[in-house]
Amino acid sequence: MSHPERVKVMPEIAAHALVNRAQYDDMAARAAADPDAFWAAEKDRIDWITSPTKIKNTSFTGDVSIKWFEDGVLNASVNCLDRHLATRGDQVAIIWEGDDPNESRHVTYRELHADVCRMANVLVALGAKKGDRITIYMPMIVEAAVALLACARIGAIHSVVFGGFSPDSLANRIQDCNSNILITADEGRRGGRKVPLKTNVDAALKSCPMLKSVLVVKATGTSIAMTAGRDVWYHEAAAAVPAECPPEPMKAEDPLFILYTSGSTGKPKGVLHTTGGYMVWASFTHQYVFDYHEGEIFWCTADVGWVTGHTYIVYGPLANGATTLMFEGVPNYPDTSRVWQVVDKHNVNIFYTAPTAIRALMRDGDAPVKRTSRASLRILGSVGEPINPEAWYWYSHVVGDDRCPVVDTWWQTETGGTLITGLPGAIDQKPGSAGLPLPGVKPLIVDAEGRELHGATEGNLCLADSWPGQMRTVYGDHDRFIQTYFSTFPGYYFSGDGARRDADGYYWITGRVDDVINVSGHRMGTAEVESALVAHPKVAEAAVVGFPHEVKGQGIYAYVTLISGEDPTDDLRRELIIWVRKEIGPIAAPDEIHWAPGLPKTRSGKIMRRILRKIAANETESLGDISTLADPSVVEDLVANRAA
Ligand code: 6R9
Repeated sequence: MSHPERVKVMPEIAAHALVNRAQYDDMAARAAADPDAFWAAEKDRIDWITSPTKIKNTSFTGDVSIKWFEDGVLNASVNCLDRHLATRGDQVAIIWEGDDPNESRHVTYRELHADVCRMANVLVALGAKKGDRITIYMPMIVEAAVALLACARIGAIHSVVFGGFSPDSLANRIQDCNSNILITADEGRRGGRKVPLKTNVDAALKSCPMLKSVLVVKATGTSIAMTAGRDVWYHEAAAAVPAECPPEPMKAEDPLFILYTSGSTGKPKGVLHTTGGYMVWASFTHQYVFDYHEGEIFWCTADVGWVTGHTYIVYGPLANGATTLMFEGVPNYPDTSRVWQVVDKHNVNIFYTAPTAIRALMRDGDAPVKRTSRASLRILGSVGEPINPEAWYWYSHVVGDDRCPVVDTWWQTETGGTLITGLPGAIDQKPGSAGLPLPGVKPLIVDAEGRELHGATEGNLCLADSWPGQMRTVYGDHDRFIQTYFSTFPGYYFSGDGARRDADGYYWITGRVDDVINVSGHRMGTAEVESALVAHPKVAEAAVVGFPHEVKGQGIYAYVTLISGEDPTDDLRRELIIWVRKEIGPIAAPDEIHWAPGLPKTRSGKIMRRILRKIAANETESLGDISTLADPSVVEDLVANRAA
């Protein structure tokens, strides 16, 4: 199907938008000319206990130091709750839609405030102090948002671990940040199935002596084991504490949260965000990117275990006094109309999801969408990976009935919130392109040597200067922060993504240029999957690459060399897939396992991933130069035995 390459801003959207094209140009010019003045004004979207006088103090060289609003004092939970009580205490803050379509909850700002205070008091009673790391391993229930905000209220640093991660992955993250308290639930629900969260916690904690207390929310009411002296039922503890808790005054640069994310090497990194800059960025981007208007219902389908859930389910919408929808379930349960039924049931105005979900829904055809009204929808958003134009048009035409702008949003766990996008009332959309930088964001494209490329070009996507929502360090390892993001191209923050910039200045993200793959919008380090595979007693060596996958964007393709004497059977193939699911979590399970008697290596022993990627993508006619390989015949063998 052929589609126009440019979709103009809709006049009816522009007329009521917070930012039109002239305003965008003006903001961008002001932010570039005088960042201090621009952000000094924008900081006032947040309530400060002590308003900052210092605005920007950042350096991308040497020790790399990023500070915003450093002499300001605030509390994030106050900004999400207390400051709304006088004006919208009885407005719904969170609409919760259960996995079961017959279950939903409406929680007002006043109720949420009381719930957060109660959980904060329970945490204090368990001994939590400012600066403690509290791990959150929760299903998508209201108490997950309450847990984040309760930590913020008392100045504890939350570290949310996605509920789909395995006990081992959970244990690694608890150990890395030396967490002393964990908040979880008995079980989660997804698509009619149960997720045994507390059982996973019990397994993880065998190797986590530092973790002293487990607060357990009763979600499904299943019977679970409780360890005396360690495990506490939340509903019992909450009944014994007041619904008022004084907020801890936090310096702008005091940490708000750690969120682990995959990199190209080693263990997942603890991305650290601090309080002031992150809150300004969450509020600023949520308001402008989605053209959020007072009273609108906002639904971001991410899990709170990912950064998208942090910024666009919890902190951004609540800072802006929005009504945010939290969905416990999955898009195709009980049937493939579910997402749109939820939109109609709760009159969702702004809907934000990932291309992988759009492609999966698209496969079921238009009928499940067309059975629903969707008349409340106004703005559609996309995040997590490049959106292919075909999916973009389906989203715009079938879901949005050609009357809702589709805004793509490029950003990362590290960036705190969106950096590149097409503001719906200001910027013509080019389907497949992430759009233009937000005001105050300075992307640039550099070549392999780190030289800035000008005009229409393609290369490595970097940022020339800081923005308030930028991560501040890798928790406990500032050197790794410098090495990972600031050493490849000195003086710049390197995103790890490749990008093309067209003649109109639009950015087209071409995907990761490092060994990170993007599976259904989830980041996965190939090294993590490899180390899980080689931990299996029958595996001698493994190399993992991404390959194009119709629905997931990228799939996981694993080349596995068995120890001698082991037979490459289908049973072993299944066993290895289950093994990786157990070691890391279901999202890391390989889609393909290719038995490889040998791997293509350079004479210095480096695996040539470029070749493995080509074979996985079935592009075997264009393998390029293989003469530098120690043993070129390995490649012929791999091509001959490519998984069907
Ligand atoms: C928010 C989030 C970050 C990586 C990023 C890039 C990819 C995210 C994208 C996109 C193209 C978009 N990515 N949004 N690529 N267009 N709109 O997803 O954070 O999980 O840290 O992933 O995802 O490759 O580098 P995170």
